Amino acid sequence: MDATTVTVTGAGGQIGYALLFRIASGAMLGPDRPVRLRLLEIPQGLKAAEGAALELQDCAFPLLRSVEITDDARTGFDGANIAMLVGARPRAAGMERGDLLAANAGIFGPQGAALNEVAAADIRVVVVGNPANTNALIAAASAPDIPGDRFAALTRLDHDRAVAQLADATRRSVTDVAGVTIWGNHSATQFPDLDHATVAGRPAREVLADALGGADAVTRWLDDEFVPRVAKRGAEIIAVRGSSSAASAANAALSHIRDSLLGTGDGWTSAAVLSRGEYGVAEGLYSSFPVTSDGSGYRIVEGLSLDDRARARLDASVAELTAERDAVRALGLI
Ligand code: NAX
Repeated sequence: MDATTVTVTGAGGQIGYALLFRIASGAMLGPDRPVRLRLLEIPQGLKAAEGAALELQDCAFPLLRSVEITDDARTGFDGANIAMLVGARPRAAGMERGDLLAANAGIFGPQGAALNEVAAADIRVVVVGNPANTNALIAAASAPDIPGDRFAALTRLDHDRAVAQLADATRRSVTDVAGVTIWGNHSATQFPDLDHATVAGRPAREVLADALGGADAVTRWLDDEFVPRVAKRGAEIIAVRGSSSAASAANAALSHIRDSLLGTGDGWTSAAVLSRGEYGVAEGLYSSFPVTSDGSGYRIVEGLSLDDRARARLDASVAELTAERDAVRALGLI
């Protein structure tokens, strides 16, 4: 089988460190597909990437064909089949949102342009670095020859968090849970939605009512515990661990690519993909939706009903995405 070239940006960071070894082991592309890794860093991050490359060598992974390290985007993305854009500029003390968007546009704009020039024809891109949805929008806008639906931003971590919280609350296994959706932005405004979810084939609200003591208790749990817990889980991890989610984020990025390439099977997952107006989300935004893949890339699951509560929450998150898009437009970044 031909080797797949996977480029990881920010490869010297903590998510990169949790991600590279699992890609090289075959956990992302399957046990038969050889992989060539490209680690793209800024000059300050090269040493850490080199260290990871030494350890990759020491693992003697049978599927790993090569590891190349660079701080040049064109070299890093040359012939890439998959790009995982993890490296981003974090919010520094005193930074306004416009400054953060502009700093990241300075990364994701040039990376999108480099992808446009040198990536393989079948390139697929997942943006992990925050603000992920708008960074995906900027990268895609800078890559006019790559179809917009090849870009996505990661909301799989939010999705997996929601699945795990539902399994925990109903004392069932995560494998019993289906039909969970993350809508909107990968931020505190996201809407983790259980209205279409099932647990062991029964509507999640029914199973929750049994576990929590009635329908009112379910509504309280959803609004006061579940939604905020999933949306703010990143802050909870920082408070407990002392640094931000890394292994779980890497796992989610890997699952995002794996399911896009190998298929989602019977159920659906969540990813922030290009809106063509589905569910009233403004066309052109990268917003999280329920998605399936048959191996050819993510497609939005259509036709789900949204009640007033769901509509209001989705609209609030989309309003934030629209404001981010308008801000980068006003700055002339897209
Ligand atoms: P780290 O600070 O550990 O690593 C980031 C790495 O990116 C550093 O090595 C840095 O040198 C490199 N980098 C910076 N600018 C770069 C550029 N222009 N090209 C290539 N590399 C560059 O951060 P880490 O914990 O790994 O997180 C990375 C990003 O993921 C952050 O933006 C973070 O906010 C975001 N996250 C996104 C999540 C999601 O679900 N979408 C969840 C986890 C995480 O918070």
